[in-house]
Amino acid sequence: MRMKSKQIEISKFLSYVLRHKPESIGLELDERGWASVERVVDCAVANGMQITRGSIIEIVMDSDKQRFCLSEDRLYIRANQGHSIRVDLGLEALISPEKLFHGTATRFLESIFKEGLQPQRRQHVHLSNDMETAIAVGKRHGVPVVLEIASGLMHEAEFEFFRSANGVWLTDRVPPEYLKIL
Ligand code: HQG
Repeated sequence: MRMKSKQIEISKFLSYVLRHKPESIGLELDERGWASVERVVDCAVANGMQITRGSIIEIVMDSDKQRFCLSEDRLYIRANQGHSIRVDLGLEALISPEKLFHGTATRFLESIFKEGLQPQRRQHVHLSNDMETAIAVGKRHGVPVVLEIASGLMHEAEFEFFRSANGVWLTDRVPPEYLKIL
């Protein structure tokens, strides 16, 4: 379901505090990235954000990309991926598909082919199964370009791959020799 503008605002806020800066509202995450929903609401309200437990649950359910998940008892929430703070998502290393994709902007290509794909400010490099997602991700940064990753070869070379609960492939880095511009 498409999110309304108030929901988008809350979703961006949740991404910020659950992936990057919980301390900005006095929130604590545990080592697996979980925060109590009640604490999120209290900290948000104390920081002037209009938010309720119901609105958080609605966003978790409606989010097109399933960015967040709730614990079974619905008392805790965490982001499924995209963290810049160190959290252990408890993901298992998986056999990657032969090919994965990464969308970026043309202005980054020179540096990417020098240093490989680096996680930059996040914990992992984010990859997708399909080109459409990669194009959409690339557009966020400028003129999009899609890189094909020889993830099968990387797997053989013992690079580890993980898949977040919402289907994003994650790895630590991708050296340039595994990259091809499409
Ligand atoms: C680039 C969204 C120069 C990299 C999306 C990217 C994704 C380099 C940018 C998720 C580089 C980092 C993550 C190098 C990598 N030199 N530039 N050596 N290595 N880069 O936003 O993958 O909507 O941290 O290509 O859907 O764009 O937030 O990563 O352009 O899954 O849920 O540095 O964010 O999800 O940018 O996006 P980001 P990303 P959400």
